[in-house]
Amino acid sequence: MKKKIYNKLVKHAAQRAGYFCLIDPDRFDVNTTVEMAVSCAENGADALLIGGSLMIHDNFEKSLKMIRRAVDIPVLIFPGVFNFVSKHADALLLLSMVSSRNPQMLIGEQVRAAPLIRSYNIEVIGTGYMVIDSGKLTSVQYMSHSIPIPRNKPDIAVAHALAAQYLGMRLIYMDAGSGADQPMTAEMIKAVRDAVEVPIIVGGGIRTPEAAVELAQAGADFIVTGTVLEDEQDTSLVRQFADAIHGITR
Ligand code: 1GP
Repeated sequence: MKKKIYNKLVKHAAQRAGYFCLIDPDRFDVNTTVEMAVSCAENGADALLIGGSLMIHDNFEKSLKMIRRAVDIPVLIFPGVFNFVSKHADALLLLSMVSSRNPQMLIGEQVRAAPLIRSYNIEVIGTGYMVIDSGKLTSVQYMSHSIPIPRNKPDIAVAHALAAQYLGMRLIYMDAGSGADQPMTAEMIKAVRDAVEVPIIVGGGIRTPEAAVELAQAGADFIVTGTVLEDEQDTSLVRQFADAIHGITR
C-alpha cells in the first residue's frame, strides 16, 4: 500500500501543527473552486481536503483534476458522508464514522468504494471519523443518521479514538461538523491527544486563528477550516490561519 502522503503528514505533525483548507466543490463553479484552492496553497495551507456532504452539481471530478494540476500541495479526498472515489487526488481519507452506529457509515460505504480504490491505485488512509456535538444539528449528523459524541464527554471521545487506533486506523478526524456554531473543546482534544499516538485532525466551527491556536495547543495535529473561508472569501485570512497554526511547534 502507498504511504507517501501519510508519511509526510506524520513527519509534519512531529514538527509543528498543520493547516488544511476544506473546499466543497459543490458550493461554487469549477473556476472559483480552483481559484480558492490556488489561493489556499499560495497562502500557507499544508494540504487541501476536497469534499462535502451532498453532491448537487457534477463538479467533483472536474474540480479535483484541475485543482491537482494547479497546486503543489497534497490534494486529499474527504468523502464526507458518501464516498467519492477519484484517481485525481494524492490520497483519499477512507473515513469510518466510528462515532456512528449506522453500519452503512461504519463499513457499508467503504465496501462500496474499495474495488474502485484498488483499481485507481490511489493512496488510501484509513481514518477514524468522530462527530462531536456542537449544540445544533449539522449536515453530517442528519445525513448519516448518527448521534454525535456529547461535547462535554471527553472520556467517550477517548474510548472511540482508542478503538479506532486499535482497529488499525492511521488518523483520527474529530469533527464538530461543517458550519458548527462552536468548535469542540480544547479539553476533549487534550484527552484524546493523551490517549492515542496517531495524528489527529480537528475541524468544525473554527472561525478565527485564535480558536485554531487554542485547539492546536491542546494537541490537534491538523486544523481544518471550510465555512469561514467560503463566507469571508479573504485570502489574507488563509495566511493568518496558516501563520498562527504553524507557530505551534512540537
Ligand atoms: C467539516 O471539519 C470541517 O467537516 C470544517 O468545518 O466548515 O465549520 O470549517 P467548517
